[in-house]
Amino acid sequence: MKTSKRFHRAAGLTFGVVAAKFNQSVTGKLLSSCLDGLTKHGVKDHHVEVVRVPGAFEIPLVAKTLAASGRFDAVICLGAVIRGDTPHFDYICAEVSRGIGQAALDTGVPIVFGVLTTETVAQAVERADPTKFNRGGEAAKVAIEMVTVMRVIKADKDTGSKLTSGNGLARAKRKQ
Ligand code: INI
Repeated sequence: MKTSKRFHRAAGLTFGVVAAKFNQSVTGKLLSSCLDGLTKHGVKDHHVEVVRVPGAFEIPLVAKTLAASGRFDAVICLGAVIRGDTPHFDYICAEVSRGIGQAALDTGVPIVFGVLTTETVAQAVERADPTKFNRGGEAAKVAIEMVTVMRVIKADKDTGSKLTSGNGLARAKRKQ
């Protein structure tokens, strides 16, 4: 499998973005940095569809529906779950992570987990800040990279021949 370093060229790719409204001061920043990241890498406005959902718990169903529609090369999920005084946090985190992972496996479409799970509001704000952790921008980059990875694997599979020119043990070991 030869992977191209030019995965940043995303012109022509289509993306669904599912963003929770809960903790809007954080998720709004995640969303704007994600959209900026897509634009920066050449994605056209009309190739992106954003769907807002009430909270992180609602993300998996919408992500799976978008992925299964066949209209998107990848789906990006954005949300912020912040620990409170009850076990609610644990239930939501477990469901949203399991649901997003399952949706990707069920549909074969890359679905990015851009959901913050933090102990405090300050941690979430820092992670959403485009000048700090910039998790929204990072989610955009991961989505673009995953589309390329899946395309390369599928192209190799479509050629139908046995592996004759892999990237080799020596190169793989050097990258470790
Ligand atoms: N949803 C979030 O996205 N983040 C949270 O921190 C959160 N907390 O803490 O309650 C949250 N709750 C709402 C939940 O995602 C659902 O929208 C709700 O339970 C209705 O299904």
